Amino acid sequence: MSLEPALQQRPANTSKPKALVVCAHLRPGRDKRRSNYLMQPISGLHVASLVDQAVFDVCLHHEDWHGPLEVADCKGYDLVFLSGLQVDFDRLRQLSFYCRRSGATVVAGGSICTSFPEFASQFFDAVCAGGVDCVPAVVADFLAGSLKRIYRSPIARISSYALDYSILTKSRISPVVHLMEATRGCSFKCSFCVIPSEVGGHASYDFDQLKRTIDNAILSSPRLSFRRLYPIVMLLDNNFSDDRAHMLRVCEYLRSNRRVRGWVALVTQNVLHDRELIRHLAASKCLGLFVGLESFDPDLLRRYRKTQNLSKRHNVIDDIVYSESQGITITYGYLFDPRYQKASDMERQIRAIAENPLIPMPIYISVVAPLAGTETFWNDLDSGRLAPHLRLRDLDGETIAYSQLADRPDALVSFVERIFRRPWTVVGRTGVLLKTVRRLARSGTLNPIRWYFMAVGTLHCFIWSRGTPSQPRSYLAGSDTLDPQYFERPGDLSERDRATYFDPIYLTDETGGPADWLKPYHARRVSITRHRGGSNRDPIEIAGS
Ligand code: B12
Ligand code: SF4
Repeated sequence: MSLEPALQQRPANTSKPKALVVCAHLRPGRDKRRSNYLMQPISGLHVASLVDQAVFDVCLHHEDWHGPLEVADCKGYDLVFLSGLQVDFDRLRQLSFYCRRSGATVVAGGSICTSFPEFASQFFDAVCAGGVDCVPAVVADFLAGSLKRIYRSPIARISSYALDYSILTKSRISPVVHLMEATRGCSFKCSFCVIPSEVGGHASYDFDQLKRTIDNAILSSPRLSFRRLYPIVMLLDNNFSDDRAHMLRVCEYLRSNRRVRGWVALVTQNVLHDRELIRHLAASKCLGLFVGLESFDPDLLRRYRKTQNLSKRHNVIDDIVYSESQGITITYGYLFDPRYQKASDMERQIRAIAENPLIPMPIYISVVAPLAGTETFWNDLDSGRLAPHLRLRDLDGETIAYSQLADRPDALVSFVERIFRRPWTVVGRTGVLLKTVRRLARSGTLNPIRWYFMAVGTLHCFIWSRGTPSQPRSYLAGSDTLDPQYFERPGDLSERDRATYFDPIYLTDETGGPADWLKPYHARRVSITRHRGGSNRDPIEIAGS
């Protein structure tokens, strides 16, 4: 499907073509705010770095940082690249409409394009399934006038390319830390996660290239910025600890680089058991670890095949306390599963965490989102557990996406609304503040930066909810509020373009079965599973057996 021909107009020819890279973002509050939150995506930076700046003028726009890209600002570009998570996919389509209508060629990538490229290709001129590494081929084909519909590039096959962090500076995106990856992917197979199906393994960036990336990030940051004066590297890897030898090599480099003042990284929980390793990381300037803890409920961990968290020999609370005694702040996300947990179970769990003086509060809390293409997603679809009229927009980690629930929907909605928007009505602020002070004292450090990380990590859920006021929401899939951007449509929009670019994408129909577009993918999945002799057994059944 394409835009109505009458609406397409090419921009006036300029000497240097203009490229725009957008990291699309829809906010949990369904509003059009912006933030200067440090966890910015870096897919846009990677894509922009791969576009030859000798040939193109390149701009980078982060909708989270700059605010939603306004219609008027979609004009004047020749080539537009779009990136976003599953929950943002509708936003990619809206932006595609405005940019194509202004005459730009639009190329999209990210999670949905990787798992469902044929479906995604109806909304854009080209779709990239996999890693950013295909961007040079896309650009060359664009210049030669021979753009293909789909480009494929396995994420775990990393090509050699240099990142240009001056693009962040030029685009006035200024997170307090230096965001980068030392590796891609992960070898674990947690059933709720997109990484096993989208990456399917783990791969490291070339070590010398990574050293140049760190230098480039620091030297291209604004002279008086915090990240120039006190450079902290945040490794956004899916699993920095996957390849131990590479991790230790990177740590050693970060320790020895006199410019780098500290670093933080995303690792799996089993890393915390290794006391010697923790001491080593602490001595290598590690300020914090974001740990894939997910839950203290072993049933939930078993259901999602989070085997690395199920060691009987170790106690994770002791491990957290030990790491923090070495000055490493531990942060983690916490998952609730409304299929199996009642609102009272969820409340009990979060209160138990708040009342435990030894552990921090989770930095992120979410209800499980059945991300399309994950093992859990297919199993829930097969078992009729997904909510009818489930939309991609509902995959935000706050919306209840299932039809078979452990509790009354109104009880779950009431808890979810309180924990996301008014967490202080579930856990008291004073108690959390007091235990934070005790943890700071136990950390044995006087470094205010370490104190800052520790305090912000644990108080994040309160800060986040204050900064994320919300339009009224139902928190239920299919009926939850849509963002204003869905309704910002031109008066002359045709029915066909409305359906293609502005109506939300549904994953399920009115019975909870697959939406029409999903049926061929579902059939393919069923045949692959049969071919493997049913080896992909639902972890829920395994947990119950
Ligand atoms: C930063 C981050 C965030 C930030 C910014 C998100 C954003 N707008 O991108 C914040 C904090 C807002 C966030 C929120 C959430 N996040 Co998040 N987040 C990340 C994190 C840590 C880094 C993302 C990143 O920059 N990676 C590095 C870049 C280079 O890789 P990438 O984005 O994976 O892209 C690869 C390909 O997809 C492809 N690609 C991507 N875009 C494009 C574009 C083009 C043109 C091309 C060619 C290629 C391409 O190239 C890359 C590989 O080379 C990842 C984990 C990780 N390490 O990836 C999780 C991750 C992306 N988040 C995830 C989740 C589940 C969420 C939440 C739903 C959490 C929740 N349950 O509440 C929310 C939803 C937010 C919302 N809108 O409501 C999942 C996957 C989600 C998905 N695919 O939809 C991840 C993978 C974590 C995990 N393992 O589960 N997140
Ligand atoms: S360890 Fe983390 S990145 Fe790896 S599969 Fe599990 S959730 Fe995904």
